[in-house]
Amino acid sequence: MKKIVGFGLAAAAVLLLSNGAAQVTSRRDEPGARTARREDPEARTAAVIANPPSGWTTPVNISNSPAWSGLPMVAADNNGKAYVCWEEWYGNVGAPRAMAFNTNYSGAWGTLDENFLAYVAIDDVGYPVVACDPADGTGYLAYHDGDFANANMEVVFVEYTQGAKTWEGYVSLSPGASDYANLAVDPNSRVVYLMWFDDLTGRDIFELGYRWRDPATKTWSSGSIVPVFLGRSKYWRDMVIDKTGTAHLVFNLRSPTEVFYTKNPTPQNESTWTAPVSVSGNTDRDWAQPRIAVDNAGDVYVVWYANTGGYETATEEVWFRRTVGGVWQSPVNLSNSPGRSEGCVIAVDPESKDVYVAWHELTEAASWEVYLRMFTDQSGGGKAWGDIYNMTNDAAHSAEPSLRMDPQKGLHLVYHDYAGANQEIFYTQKPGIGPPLNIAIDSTLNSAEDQKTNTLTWAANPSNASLSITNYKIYRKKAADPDSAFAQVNQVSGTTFSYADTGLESAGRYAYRLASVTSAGAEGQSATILDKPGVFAPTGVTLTTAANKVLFYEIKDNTITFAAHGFNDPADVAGYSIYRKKAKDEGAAMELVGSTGASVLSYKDAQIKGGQKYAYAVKTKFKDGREGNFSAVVVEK
Ligand SMILES: [Ca+2]
Ligand SMILES: [Ca+2]
Ligand SMILES: [Ca+2]
Ligand SMILES: [Ca+2]
Repeated sequence: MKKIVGFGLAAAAVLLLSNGAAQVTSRRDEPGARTARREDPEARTAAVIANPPSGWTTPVNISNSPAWSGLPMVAADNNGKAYVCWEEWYGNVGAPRAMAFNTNYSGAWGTLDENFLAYVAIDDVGYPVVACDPADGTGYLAYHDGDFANANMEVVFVEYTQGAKTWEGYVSLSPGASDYANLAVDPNSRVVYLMWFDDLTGRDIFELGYRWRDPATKTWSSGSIVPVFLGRSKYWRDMVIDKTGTAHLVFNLRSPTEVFYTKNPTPQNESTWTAPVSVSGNTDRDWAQPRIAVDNAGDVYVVWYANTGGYETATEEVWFRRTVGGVWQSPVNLSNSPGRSEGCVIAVDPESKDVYVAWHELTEAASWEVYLRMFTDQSGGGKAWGDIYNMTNDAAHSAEPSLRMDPQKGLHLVYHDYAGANQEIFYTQKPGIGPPLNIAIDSTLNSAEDQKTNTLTWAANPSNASLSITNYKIYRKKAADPDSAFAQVNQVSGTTFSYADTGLESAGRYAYRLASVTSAGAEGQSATILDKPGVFAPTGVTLTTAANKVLFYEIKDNTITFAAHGFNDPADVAGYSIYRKKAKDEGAAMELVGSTGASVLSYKDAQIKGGQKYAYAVKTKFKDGREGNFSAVVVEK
């Protein structure tokens, strides 16, 4: 397979920056500026509710900038924090233009950070996308821009560590025009995948190129391509990585514009992409802009928009299609309205398989609004598509939604709307269920050292103040097992904040997740917490007594020797504590008399006055501060 990266730049001379301009319709072809299309023959069957559903927060202006703010996208992490990118236009084509980033990882929204484009002479530059690490506060931004040093269009990658920019650079670095980035993060391995269109051959044929970045070394792989429909341009891809590491990808071909799906269980091997499957049929559009989400079973959920009455001539509708057990179900027309319905995005609850789709709609009141439709549990049982909620409902142009669900089942929506005459980016969320906080595990062994007890403690999450948390569930797996091995071991009431997990293998290592559970049974699950190793007592304890004959046995030295327990990891051991008591006082407590370092396996209890006999026992001390059980007791003869 032809690699992208490593091509000599000799071919670049023929690929001028303006190559990218041929690919998309004009940037200023805003929804509101297009000619009206004829009415859909079908009447809408869902009602439109004038407000958001309950639980959504008041929208916040997170751009708050003098420039024209548009094309937002949101990502969300395991802690329910959001990472948003968008564009800042300081005028028309030719004027400065910045790719903006903001996050509320710290608990409050910061100020936008702007990455100004080098190349602003055409409109088809930028198109920022955002992603985030699952848990550590790192946000990722990518977009395409002119690289004047190489006279070529390249994809730029920017890393923000807890809100501060920590890396930026060109990542595509191919001789072909490289544009329209897509970011996807593996939720377990944390590998970042960056995909883009690349005109590898310089003939305006755009292949899907990609690289990935190792989270530990932060080095990028060499270039790969998705070898499907080679020689035909593939556009507007969207990719997600499921919890098993499988990549799921949608894109559209053109002429006719049709949405296809392919997946790859091992996306770091470009030869394992599956044969593409048509999802949409002919959309009768120039661009269908498919979006994809995936559940924990690996089933996929795709939305796109299509025309119903011929090529770019009829009413647009938002279409939805899913797989169940890997089998594609019939498409569903979610908008089904006389007005234009565009810009659809999707989020899925990976456990319950609830579906959330947002799009922008030209309403009968001649206003663009962001609509939300949900596929959720119905009172009579089963799931169904409900009514449509108008998330914006103002006289201004409200459009370009981006929607994500975080692992706590919080929903995050961004879109553009107006603050006076200024176009801004707004953020609203439906908070998820916060996991228990301050989770700690103490691990102890029984006296026979054949069973381990893990005592878990935690605290309520204040973000759940508006919810009724009725229970906490405890999930456990062997530490070395995959996450799919997590199983519930018990649950306690919502007012209990500790749990003792007993009878475990003494030398085993275990991993836990705790979940806050609402009265409705929904869960907010914590990250994985590892237990501690058991502290095993030293073995083979012996005692020798050396008397000082000169003093007629009046003074003696007792030397205790012992062996390290083979179940203790030497890296964990800080040393040993030596205890003694008078041999005749059977009921007395052992008292600490001394200690040794981890590599010293004997202790001399020196200069003991004669006549008194002692009993000794030794404990292992761990670097985390824990001391294990007493070893076998040795008694002076
Ligand atoms: Ca603005
Ligand atoms: Ca390039
Ligand atoms: Ca419609
Ligand atoms: Ca509006």
